Amino acid sequence: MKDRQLRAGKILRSAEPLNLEMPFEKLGSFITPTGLFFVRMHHAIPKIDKSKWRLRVDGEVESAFEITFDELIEIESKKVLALLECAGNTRSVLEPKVAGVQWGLGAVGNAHWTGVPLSTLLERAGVKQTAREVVLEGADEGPAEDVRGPRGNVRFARSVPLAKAREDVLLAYKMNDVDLPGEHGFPVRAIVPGWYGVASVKWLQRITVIDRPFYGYYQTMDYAFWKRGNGQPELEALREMQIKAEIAQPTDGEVLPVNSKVRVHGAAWTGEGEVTKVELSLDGGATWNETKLGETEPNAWRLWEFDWRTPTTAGKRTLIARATDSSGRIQPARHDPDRGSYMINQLLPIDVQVR
Ligand SMILES: Nc1nc2c(c(=O)[nH]1)N[C@H]1C(S)=C(S)[C@@H](COP(=O)(O)O)O[C@H]1N2
Ligand SMILES: [Mo]
Repeated sequence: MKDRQLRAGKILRSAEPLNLEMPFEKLGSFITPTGLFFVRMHHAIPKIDKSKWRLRVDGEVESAFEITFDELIEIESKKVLALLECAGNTRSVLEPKVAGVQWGLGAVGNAHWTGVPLSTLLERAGVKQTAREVVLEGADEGPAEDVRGPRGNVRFARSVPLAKAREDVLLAYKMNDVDLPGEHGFPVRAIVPGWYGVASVKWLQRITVIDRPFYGYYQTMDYAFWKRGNGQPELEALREMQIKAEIAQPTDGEVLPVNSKVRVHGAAWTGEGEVTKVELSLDGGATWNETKLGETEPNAWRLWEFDWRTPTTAGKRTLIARATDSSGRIQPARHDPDRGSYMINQLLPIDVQVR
């Protein structure tokens, strides 16, 4: 909260590449205004001339093709709500400190996206029987951060299994009803509902259907975690978002008056299903209160609030929000080290001073 630098009302986490965070205490509506929506990129924004832009669909298909922007927007479109959370959101709470953008609470946002279902283009191309995954490739490129990465530039790319590609991946050209801004992927980006933001490839230029799993840099060396089955841990690409609740207000360290009414509020989300309960503890986790929940929509967050009468005696109070979803998932108390610096969804206590 203290010495943070703002740019256009967002917290500047880095200038090159540009990484901007929503000051989460500004949460005030179900839809995040684009002007507050976090920005995450690995390389410089590619300069794209919309009239020269082409989206190529190729690989394990009967007929590969290219489509122009004007042709794309002629296709029947769909408008969906989808929350994007960066897999590194809230990384700054991890101890010991880890490398990576030191996000606070605000690398998350809830927006409307308009575009063409990926399934429409896959149908047009005619997917072969051999197909397994669909690689989404952006136009941006740069050196890999990890020294073990490939030499030279790496283009940003991620894959989704064919079933997910057909189910609900959107090729979006509008965000909150206006043309996609440059930093959010102009002219077209993928939206992969329910998955961490990394899957929603911006500045999309190529869609390649492949007959094997994709082991690209941004889903193996980066944006992957160790999953333990019965035997050995295996590296797995980050996919579904985890259940998580965040407190927007009050903020960590805030001073509140004794014996007064304070509105505690925030948002909670999950990768699949819906948030069914958000509890709030005002005593460091000893007891829990149910909060009032706002509207619920698939793939979006749910706002919650609680009217708190602060204690009559001064002192430090620890507030914790805890979400549960329709599959009975609940947030863990601690971060699982196998997740490295990603998928940070443990309980996030904040301290306030009542005076
Ligand atoms: N081409 C491309 N797509 C990308 C990225 C990127 O660096 N390049 N960053 C990803 C990550 S890590 C996140 S969290 C989201 C952020 O989307 P936003 O900037 O619109 O909030 O975009 C994803 N898509
Ligand atoms: Mo991200």
